[in-house]
Amino acid sequence: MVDPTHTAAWRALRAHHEKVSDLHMRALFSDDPDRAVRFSLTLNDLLFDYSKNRITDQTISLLTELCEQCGVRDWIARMFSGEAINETEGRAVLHTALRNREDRSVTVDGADVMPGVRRVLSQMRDFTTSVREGTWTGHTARAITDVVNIGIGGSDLGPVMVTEALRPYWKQGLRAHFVSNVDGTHLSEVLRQVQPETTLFIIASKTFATQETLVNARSARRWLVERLGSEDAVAKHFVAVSTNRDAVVEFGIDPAHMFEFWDWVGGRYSLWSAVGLCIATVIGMDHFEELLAGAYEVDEHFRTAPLRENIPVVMAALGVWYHNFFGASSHAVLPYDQSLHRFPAYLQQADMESNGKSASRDGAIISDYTTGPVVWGEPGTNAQHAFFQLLHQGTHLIPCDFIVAAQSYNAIPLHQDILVANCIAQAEAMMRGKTADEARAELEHSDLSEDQVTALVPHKTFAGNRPSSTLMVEKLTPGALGRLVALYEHKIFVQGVIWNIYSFDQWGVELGKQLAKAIVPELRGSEGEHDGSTRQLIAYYRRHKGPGT
Ligand code: G6Q
Repeated sequence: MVDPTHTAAWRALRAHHEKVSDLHMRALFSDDPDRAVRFSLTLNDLLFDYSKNRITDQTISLLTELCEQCGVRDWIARMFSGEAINETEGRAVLHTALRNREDRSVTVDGADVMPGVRRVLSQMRDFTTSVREGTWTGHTARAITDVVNIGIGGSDLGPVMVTEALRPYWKQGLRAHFVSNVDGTHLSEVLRQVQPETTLFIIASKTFATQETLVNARSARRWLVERLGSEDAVAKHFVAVSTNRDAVVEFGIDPAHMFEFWDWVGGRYSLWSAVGLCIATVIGMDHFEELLAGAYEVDEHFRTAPLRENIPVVMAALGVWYHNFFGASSHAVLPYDQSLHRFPAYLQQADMESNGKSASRDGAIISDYTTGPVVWGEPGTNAQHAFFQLLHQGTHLIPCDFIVAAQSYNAIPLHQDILVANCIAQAEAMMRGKTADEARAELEHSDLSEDQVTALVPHKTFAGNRPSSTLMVEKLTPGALGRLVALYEHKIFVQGVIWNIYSFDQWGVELGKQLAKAIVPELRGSEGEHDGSTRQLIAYYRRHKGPGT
């Protein structure tokens, strides 16, 4: 267990920060024509340009040292080897095994997990092929046209993000829908769009004990049985993805229609498992396997590349540099790609549920440094017309990731050029800013008086020196998406290692769940012990609740 602040590298980074924090990237670029090349890495078609960051060669050397001194190499090896590095849950962390495309065995407690992984992949292939070809039919012998994934958190966000991102690969006539929120509106809105005879529900729940998912699943089942007039319909319209066979059977789903995964797959890292069944159904198993292959490429890169050339390690190190040395408390992710509109939401869970921790690996409360930043974002160019003002001229330093593909699946003349130009321009503007002299020179061409110009200059000045990295791919293929997602997964892991926290548990979501279980009966009439505010809110709801709840 290494407290990062006790390492020599951390101390050296503090001293280094004092020296370089005032350097302006404009000057760094004009002094060094090779900067962009030296601070870029490539992997397949991906270009990771991190040159618009407030770094010098020495910064990267010291950050790499920090990774070494925090044991990043060792932790990477331990994760891939199947060691139980998710210590508070006593589990291995092996989403990488799900996309292991070679014959290498991966052992957990002495047993190779790969035969099980391949068996489920082949079960997924058989099933998705039969749905896509119309040989799997519903209760009334009609082919499936709509797949509804019912799950929440990790059993929803990854699948919905990938399914949306890969819309161009959807089979025509087959649509995917997602129900996650226990708010009855979510299920009702989806059910309004589908027909019971041609709808397949996938109940995705690792534990098969999640309140929201089970409540949605039971309501969906009632809806189906009422409309098709028979309990027998459930067998042809419900399948499950879970680690909990008994609970699946108890729900009434034939275990032959259950897709297994394992406790060494964390919920938010599970889209690569059978939790991706809805993705595979609409895009086809070949494309799903391309997604896995893209992630596998990154796994191999992450496992073998030297730390300084290791993209997830560099991404993580830059995050630590801004978060812990510049005090940046948030990180913006800005996909210039409408199909990635759920990517920031997916990443919020992946990152904040992993690294939003304040207990160190040895159980001490972390007080001398901060962990996980707030992750947020929206697709560009929309975001430019919303919150970019704050990114350019606000008082917070917010490092940004720009993500963009060179080619669009919907190439309408001019659109892609404008989209990409905006993406590149925003990163440039953040880096270079606009000096007061430049602002004044522009205003001097206007009809404004000298006093008016002077008054406006501070408002038209951009300090610049605002850091960003750009991830560019040729086209958002399944492989490119797999690479992108895996890069962020490993970045999160490396940051957790540096911050000396356990990234793969999520105890922080438990307390609210426990309390909600106690409050449900109280909303329906029983009494409980609470503080004055909680009592008042319960009383208000009981006075005003609507019929049928
Ligand atoms: C993710 C979390 C959490 C989980 C959901 C759903 O890492 O564990 O978001 O995915 O709570 O859990 P189930 O899949 O068990 O329903």
